[in-house]
Amino acid sequence: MKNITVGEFIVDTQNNFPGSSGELSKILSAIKLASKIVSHEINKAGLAADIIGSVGNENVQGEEQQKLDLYANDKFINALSARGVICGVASEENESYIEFNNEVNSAAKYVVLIDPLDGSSNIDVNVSVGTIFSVFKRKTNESEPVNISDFLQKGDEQVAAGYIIYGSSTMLVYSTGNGVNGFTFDPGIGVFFLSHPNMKIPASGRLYSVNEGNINEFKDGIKKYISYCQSESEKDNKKPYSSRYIGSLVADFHRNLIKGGIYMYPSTKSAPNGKLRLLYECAPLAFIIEQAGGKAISESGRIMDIIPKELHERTPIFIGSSNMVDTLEQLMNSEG
Ligand code: P6P
Repeated sequence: MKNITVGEFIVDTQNNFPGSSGELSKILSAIKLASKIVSHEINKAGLAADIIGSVGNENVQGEEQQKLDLYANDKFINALSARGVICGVASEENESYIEFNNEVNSAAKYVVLIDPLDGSSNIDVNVSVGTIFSVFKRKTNESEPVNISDFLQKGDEQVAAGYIIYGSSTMLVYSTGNGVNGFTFDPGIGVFFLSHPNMKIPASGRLYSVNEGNINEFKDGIKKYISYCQSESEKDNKKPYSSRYIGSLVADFHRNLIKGGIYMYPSTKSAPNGKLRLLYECAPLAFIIEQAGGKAISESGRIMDIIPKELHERTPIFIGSSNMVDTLEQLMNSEG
């Protein structure tokens, strides 16, 4: 296979987008650029003590902000605004959305939502982390100022979504609604190459990812599914599944996408809506998984059907191989 760069791929597939005048390609290129910068910084985190650790304050989520959280947030927002193709951005690190109201950006037709560095508390212990992004067409017309309705759109409305995983290698995985493609970064020449064309998640898998420390707080159907994973199951040649939970969503998701598996973050008493955020974590990954043949549900239906009410709202999520999600859903529904 000819070594296709992500830039060539974006140009080659731009024609899949009727009416696109290249703005979406510029958004993807901005994300590509920022991911290279963040990847470089993360990969030297162990050497540059001034960029690991927390900054001593909390983000809107009440979570301790890591220095690299803010660094990544800054790089992605600057790269996106510089291209003049988005009129606003919402980030896990910012309480409200940011409107780009200069002459060029204010007339742009897309908005981006982003979790600039998910799992960042893992950086100090050298565990893979990730960036997750979602792209919508604005609801307001180009002569109007951006408003919250441009961001509170259900997952089905996304025009593109993806993630970057900063792991043993840095990969960019995204979809614009025509399948999922993965690109691996070659730091020697600073280019992402197409390494995983047309990614599809196996319909079944043998890996389940959940924080079992919370199991006593899970709904009964979820407890039943976890014991199904741990027991000898007739349908799975009598071997229990394997538990794999890294504590870094993008890393768990990416492994399950390739090998087959299910990631679960259920509701608990202390987190009645779960922990993960709908708009810039669950919905973009749900877009990816459905494009790859998998499924993503909450405790009350399909993730991509949820109409958001707040920018930082959370949702329980069960995402991965379609047969595994179906089995879980049956057990959840049998609880009534
Ligand atoms: P817990 C990281 O903080 C994160 O948002 C995800 O990346 C990860 O899967 C999850 O939270 C881990 O949460 O409660 O199991 O530590």
